[in-house]
Amino acid sequence: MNNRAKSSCRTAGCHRGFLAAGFSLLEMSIVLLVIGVLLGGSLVPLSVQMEKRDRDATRSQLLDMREALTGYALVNGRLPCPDTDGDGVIDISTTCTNVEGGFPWADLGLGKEDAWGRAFTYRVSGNFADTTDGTGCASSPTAGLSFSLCSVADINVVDGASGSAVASTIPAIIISHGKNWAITTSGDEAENSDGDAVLVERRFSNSASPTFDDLVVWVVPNILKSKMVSVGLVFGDSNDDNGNNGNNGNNNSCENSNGNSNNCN
Ligand SMILES: [Ca+2]
Ligand SMILES: [Ca+2]
Ligand SMILES: [Ca+2]
Repeated sequence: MNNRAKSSCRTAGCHRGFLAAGFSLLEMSIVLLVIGVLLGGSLVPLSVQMEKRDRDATRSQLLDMREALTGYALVNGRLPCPDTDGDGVIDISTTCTNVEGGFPWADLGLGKEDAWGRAFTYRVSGNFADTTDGTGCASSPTAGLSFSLCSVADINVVDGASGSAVASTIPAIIISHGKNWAITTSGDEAENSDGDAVLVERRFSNSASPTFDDLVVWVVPNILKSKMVSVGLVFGDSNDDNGNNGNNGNNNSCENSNGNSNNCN
């Protein structure tokens, strides 16, 4: 269109002709409505994607934290007690100040807060975290090791407040209470914040009753014990045929060259 044609289309009649030839006002309204619906629809998946991103990040944190628990046990011969005063430092005398509290993020070097900026809940079986050797086992324990092969933990995981067992006799468990934190209207979520040794892990649900968005990982007892044994940290809960106290005569980090015990706590 040349300049003369453009200037001639600045009249009202020309615009009416343009609309008649292209889009009517009704058609334009429909187009705008469709665009609005499409934009509105795309916002919901975006929020879902953001929550998934946060959940994935928190789940990754939890797995790292579980590894850190095992590492702590390998070094110290016991699992860490919880932090009960919010400073991230383990609170213990000879037993844990409380077997449930915050994750000891300062001592373990990670796990201060989840993707929603909130503290994790951490619970440990007391006989896996105290400074008494081989708690819960009648026979001679290995010096410096809080628990032995025969030690039995006391945390149980179920798939609902009135559900079935998922995992039993768990030494330690870590919970992120998720985006919604710990809502009291959900019996399953309430089970994860009532301070007892029964905790829930089940499928995520934002809508179905009861709502549940907690993320939970736990230390598997036989994996923990297997790792302790595999690096030579042995458990003197039984005597072998040679009279050795379960370590087959090998020294561990808590025994000196004469086989006498050092205090590894
Ligand atoms: Ca503390
Ligand atoms: Ca929650
Ligand atoms: Ca509970």
